[in-house]
Amino acid sequence: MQKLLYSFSIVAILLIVTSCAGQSKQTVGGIESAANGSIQFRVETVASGLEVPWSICFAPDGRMFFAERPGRVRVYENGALRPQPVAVISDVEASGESGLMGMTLHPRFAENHFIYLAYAYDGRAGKRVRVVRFREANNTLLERRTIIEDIPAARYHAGTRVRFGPDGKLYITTGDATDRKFAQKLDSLNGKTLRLNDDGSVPPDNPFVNRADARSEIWSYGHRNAQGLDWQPGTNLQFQTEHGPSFPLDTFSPRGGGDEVNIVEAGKNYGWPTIHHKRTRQGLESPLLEYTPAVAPASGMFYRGTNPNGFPQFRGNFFFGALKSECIIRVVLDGRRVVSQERLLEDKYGRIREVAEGTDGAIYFSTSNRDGRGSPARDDDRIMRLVPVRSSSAAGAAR
Ligand SMILES: [Ca+2]
Repeated sequence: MQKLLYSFSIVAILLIVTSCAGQSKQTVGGIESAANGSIQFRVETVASGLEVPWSICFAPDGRMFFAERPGRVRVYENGALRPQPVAVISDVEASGESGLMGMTLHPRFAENHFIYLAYAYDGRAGKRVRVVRFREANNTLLERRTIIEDIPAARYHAGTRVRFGPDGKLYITTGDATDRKFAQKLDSLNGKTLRLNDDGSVPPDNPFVNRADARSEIWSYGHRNAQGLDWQPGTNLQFQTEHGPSFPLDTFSPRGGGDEVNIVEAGKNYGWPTIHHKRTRQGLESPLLEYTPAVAPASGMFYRGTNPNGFPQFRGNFFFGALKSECIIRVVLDGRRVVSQERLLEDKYGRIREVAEGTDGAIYFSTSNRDGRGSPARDDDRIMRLVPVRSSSAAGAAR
């Protein structure tokens, strides 16, 4: 009997230990590597038990804000996840692929504490997307203000990534809302990149401001559903990732795929649905990179490497999470030229959505196994990070 009680308590202790493990930093798996083994890192779990973390942003003070698709904004600070959300956005409509999606901090967040959220809501004429701005104070969100709204949405292809460019303007990617003709229509906000001032007004130097038949917010068009957006350090070129016509029954593409990485410039037409995959046509932009079969690119970021404790070897590389191919794709670029690419963590953690550079130099990413298309592990969804491992000889040399 005593023996039985003893083994019972061991099992109980083990259960407690394993259930607590997700609460703190935890190394999962061994040493991983990139660039043919020359760059080594380990993978740590930062937060677990989450629900589709769609966007991750770092404040200059080191706090990590993230948005969960059902409508929660949460914060991780001083090595711990705050149990109470910073905000619960009550009017988020979270069916299909949409919900609370994009989130970004104002470039002068340290002074004004402005945080921007993009989410789907129930409009009078169906599902819509809006972008709102809040002021953050002591981990709460105040002073809500609408930046743009009434962007038609749907269960699928609702976008929406938001981010400030090096010009201080707010860029917003919108999906075609499953009606592909919208993407080519300049009087529609769908299938576009939009460009706004930080208060939602339209900058007078937008490409279509002088055309009566076009929405003045439009920066670029002919997009299907772009969810990755960042600017290349040095050149300030805007890069986007975009989902291609992945469904096998799509009449355009029996093989699916056609996912894209684009360099996006003012006033240009990125082709959807007139061209797709690797096709070309005069006056339309073909992608820099194209993926068939589909990888489902869900994010995009350039690694800046400003923290010396990070990965100096990754400086200037473009990373994005791939939902369908369950990996992070790393692209090495020389300006507009693709030098090489590789897949990290393939088939290890399931669907990968957001990728972000931490103020600590680590590369953070989120799983998306609870989005209805994955096979969740017990502690999914998670935010994890790649932390550099320096060989002992390198460490010795550094001392
Ligand atoms: Ca395209």
